[in-house]
Amino acid sequence: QTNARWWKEVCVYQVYPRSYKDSNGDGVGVISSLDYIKSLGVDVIWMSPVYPTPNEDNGYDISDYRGINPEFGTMEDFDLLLSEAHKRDLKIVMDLVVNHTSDQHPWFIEARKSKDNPYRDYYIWRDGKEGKEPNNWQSFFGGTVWEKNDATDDYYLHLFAKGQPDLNWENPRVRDEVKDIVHFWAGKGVDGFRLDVINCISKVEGLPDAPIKNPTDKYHWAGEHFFNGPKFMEYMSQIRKEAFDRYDVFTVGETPSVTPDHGATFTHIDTGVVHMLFQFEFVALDTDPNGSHRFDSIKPQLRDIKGVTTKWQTELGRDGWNSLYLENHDQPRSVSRYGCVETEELRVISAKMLAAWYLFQKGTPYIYQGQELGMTNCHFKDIGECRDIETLNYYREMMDKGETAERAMKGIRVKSRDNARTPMQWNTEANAGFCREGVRPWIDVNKNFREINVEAAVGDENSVFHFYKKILQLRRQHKVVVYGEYELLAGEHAQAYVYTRTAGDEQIVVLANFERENCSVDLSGEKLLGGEGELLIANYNDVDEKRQMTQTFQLRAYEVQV
Ligand code: TEU
Repeated sequence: QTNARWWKEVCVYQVYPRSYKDSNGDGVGVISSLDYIKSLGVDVIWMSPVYPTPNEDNGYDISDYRGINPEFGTMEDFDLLLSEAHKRDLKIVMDLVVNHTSDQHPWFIEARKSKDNPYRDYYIWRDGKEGKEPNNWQSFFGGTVWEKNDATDDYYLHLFAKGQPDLNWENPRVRDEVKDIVHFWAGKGVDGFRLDVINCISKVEGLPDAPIKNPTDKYHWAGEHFFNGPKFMEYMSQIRKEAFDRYDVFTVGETPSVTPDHGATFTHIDTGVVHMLFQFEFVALDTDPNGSHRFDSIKPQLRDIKGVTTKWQTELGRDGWNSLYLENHDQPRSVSRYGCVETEELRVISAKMLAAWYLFQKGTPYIYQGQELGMTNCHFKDIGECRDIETLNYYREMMDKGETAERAMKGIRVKSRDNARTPMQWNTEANAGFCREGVRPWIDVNKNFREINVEAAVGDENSVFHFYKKILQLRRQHKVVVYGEYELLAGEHAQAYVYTRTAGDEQIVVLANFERENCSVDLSGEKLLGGEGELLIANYNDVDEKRQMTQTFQLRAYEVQV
């Protein structure tokens, strides 16, 4: 075993507090669900932001880093949650959003008042150019990254919404504030941090114009000028040394636009800055390269899935570490995206295949709320059902371009972040048990809640839930799942994904059919330890318990055998 660490051996469950369990203001939403979360067999709960916020981006716009959103409860409720979680041997990870604040944060309210305000340099300001924005950068959510501030007659930078002004990390006082926030929460006893878009904190000197890809666009994507910027490692090493390293906390960076090279550097066990990161190469595989927006999508090709996954599984080497995820609050539901929801039977089978396929890989796994039920995308009929700022902006832009509503909704149904944000489905009662009858949730429940919900899944031993639970038990029993080396087999196979995890004389073989059609996989010529294999888990019930490994396997629709 190389570089053993506790945070490599755990499994994380992500809660999106706005959509998990309505608390009616009494703060017991997540607390009352702890036993359920524990029963799944996870070790850590990461909560998306729970701080006070004007909710322009559902809490990713923070107006007070040391408070609790009154919609969810009070600081006393939080303390209770933390102690109740710890009693059950569950760890709590906070979302740390420090690339930007809310425009309602007291720092920004001060900063925008005048050019000599003491908080002015907490943010990034530039003069306009001939009455226009300082440069041509496009925001993540569409439109310009610049917003005019009348009091100072200049512009502030916001890579995301205009209510999310970017902090100026060049300013050492900003870095000190971040360390203080870490000390505040780690001092309370939280167990880790998920660092929101952390590789955007260091912008290229001078903020040069973005390259022009499509001349008819008004603003242009400037990723190369702010992702993985020149001072990123320096700033983060300082935060690591002076804050994180003083506690036994784990850190995961959310880092769009990174390659395995970045991954190896950022997560290096000695010289890195986070323990692991979320890469975006995998979730980008269904983006249409000829499209004009990330909502334009194609069917991801198994060849690419193999290429990207294998690259990340192998290139972080001995000293780096992966995190494994198929879903989060920004991504559509994985069973709709990579599996099949055409029949109820195939939904269950393919959700299980995806679970086994990713949970036996090398890295710390993350499960997003409802993923363990095989929750699906929501078939939004009308933009009125959507809430997400990115989705609403996209729709408006499409209308401005003269596109039809149907064309816009097509992209939204497949890719909108709202797909993952509909309420957790607990039971068959009103609002799926998320909130009491008569209360309209902030976003409607997916209509399929009568079939897909916690109560049904827990009561059915063949459910997706029990399959996840069993895999998490297997991860605990077999250290090879955590520390074994990964190798891709049958790389050229058009529809089966086959890989091994090996440590000494222990080997796990995962065979997964990514298509509805049957297929066969011949393992006789493959590099295997050989001998008789024992079935660990499968998503069909009639699979042989013992098999000679070096032979041909038959796989049915979305079948997985481990
Ligand atoms: O996401 C950043 C991010 O790069 C994306 O997943 C983004 O949501 C998507 O590409 C939209 O273009 C993080 C948070 O996870 C997300 O919810 C926030 O909206 C965003 O940062 C800003 O804080």
